[in-house]
Amino acid sequence: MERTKMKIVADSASDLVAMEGVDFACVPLRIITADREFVDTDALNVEEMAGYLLTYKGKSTTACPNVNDWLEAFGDGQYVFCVAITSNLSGSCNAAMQAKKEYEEKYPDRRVHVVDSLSAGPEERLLAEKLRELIQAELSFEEICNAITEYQKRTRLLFMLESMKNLANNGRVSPLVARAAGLLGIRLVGKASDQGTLEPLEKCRGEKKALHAIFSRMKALGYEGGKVIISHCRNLNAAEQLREFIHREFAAAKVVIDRCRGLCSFYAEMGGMLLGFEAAGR
Ligand code: X90
Repeated sequence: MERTKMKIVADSASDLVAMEGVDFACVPLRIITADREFVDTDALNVEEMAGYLLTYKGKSTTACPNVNDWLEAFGDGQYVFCVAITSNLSGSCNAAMQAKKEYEEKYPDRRVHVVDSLSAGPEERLLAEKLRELIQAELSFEEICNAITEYQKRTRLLFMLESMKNLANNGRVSPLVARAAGLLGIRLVGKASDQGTLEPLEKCRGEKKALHAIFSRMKALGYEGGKVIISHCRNLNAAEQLREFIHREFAAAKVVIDRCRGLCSFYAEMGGMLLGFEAAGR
């Protein structure tokens, strides 16, 4: 019997440009300034963009993929799993839902499942990587839908930000919250709320304190040595220190460090870090 064709499609807020061992496509978000537009594909030079944004003083914004972008990425996938950035901060997930509707109407024998990550970056990536595992285990479409819903109950996202200027300027956090992160030397530690919004937790003076805060928050949120993915925006040092904290207490923990792609770099800004992790399953 021919294996059913399954495909994973994630938006670029997942920081994923490619996935090995599975049919995969990424739909890019865009970063737009008065004189340039950056499409968040694997061809984007993220370093160059970050450098340009540092000196650029005008207005900047982002745009989510539209219905056609998602449809195109579905290709001819028979069973498609989408992972989208939180529907509470972006229209990406809505566009994916609309694309699902049109796709299933046009091809009655095909199915699409949209996962609203209620998060961004590395938590999206955790979800995509779990989907790959489930596909490789040759579960059915329905089984995978149920399993990913269960898995999502124990994935979490924490972040550390030095600036929330771009988040505030684009209406993704209140100016009041953003002001705290803008103070010199202050790192704001927060988490993705259950509603998929940014929830500030602590204002920390200096990075070292922020990293300690993150690690104790991880444990308070149920971390017991599961998989961790850290995405940083030009802050490898912080990511490596956090990995060290984790490994000191959980020697066998799988910790992946990677760079933010375009969308997350724009919002997390220089020095920012996001981490997705698995909490214990109980
Ligand atoms: O549709 C668009 O234009 C994209 C808007 C995205 C806005 C939010 C991006 C957040 C990126 C910042 C820190 C962690 C966020 C936690 C999410 C719940 C990363």
